[in-house]
Amino acid sequence: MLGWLKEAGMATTTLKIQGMTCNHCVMRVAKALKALPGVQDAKVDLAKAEAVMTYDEAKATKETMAAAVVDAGYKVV
Ligand SMILES: [Cu+2]
Repeated sequence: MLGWLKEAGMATTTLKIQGMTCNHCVMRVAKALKALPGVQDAKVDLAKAEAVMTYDEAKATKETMAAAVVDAGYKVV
C-alpha cells in the first residue's frame, strides 16, 4: 500500500499518555483518536505510553486529540 507516502498538509505529532495498562486501553485510545475528523492514523504504544498521530493540519489540532484521549478516560502528560 501507499501508506508511507506523505500527503500534502499532513503532519505528525506525539502525545504522552498516562493510564494505559493493557491492549484494551491502547485500542480505546486509538479508536478515540481515529474517530476525530482529520486524523488519518494513530499508532498507540503501550510500552512507550504514547500515541503518534498522522493528521490533516487543516482539520485537527493537538488540543482536540488530547481532549479525545481525556474523554476516553486517560491522562495526557
Ligand atoms: Cu487496559
